[in-house]
Amino acid sequence: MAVTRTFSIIKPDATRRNLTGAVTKMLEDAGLRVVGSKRIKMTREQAEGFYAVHKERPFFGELCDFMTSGPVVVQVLEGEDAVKRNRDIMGATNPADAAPGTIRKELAESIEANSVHGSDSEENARIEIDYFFKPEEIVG
Ligand code: YYY
Ligand code: MG
Repeated sequence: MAVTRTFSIIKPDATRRNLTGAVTKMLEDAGLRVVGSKRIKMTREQAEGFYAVHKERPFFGELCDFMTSGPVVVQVLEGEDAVKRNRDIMGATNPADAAPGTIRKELAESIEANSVHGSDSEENARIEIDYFFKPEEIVG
């Protein structure tokens, strides 16, 4: 399996509880390398554009409220089969369903405040990385 990249967000519930390092350590321990990282406050437009695929879902408004409620850390992660590796260490969307040892099981507060985002395909990883990063902000 080739070395690939994925896109991650450490969400406002995790930055609020000072868990940026704890989340990053779990990503690193899972074999992922942070090759791009910045702490930002997402604008409403950025959040709505990022989650546009969910715009008809009932949780869309609250999701965008939550994602703009505090700082986030957007990251580019690199590793063998990075998209799947990241989804595996993140755990299920609802922390109640997530496996022990995953970020969401160990750290998340709720299905909304679930601590991390991770791309769900290599194509979406490329789109999401381009949405937040300039090429020169990624150093492999
Ligand atoms: O990819 P992942 O984050 O695991 O879940 P998605 O189905 O893409 O949903 C994106 C995001 O929306 C999820 O992380 C929390 C939120 N959400 C929610 O608040 N309530 C739901 N019933 C489903 C998703
Ligand atoms: Mg998703």
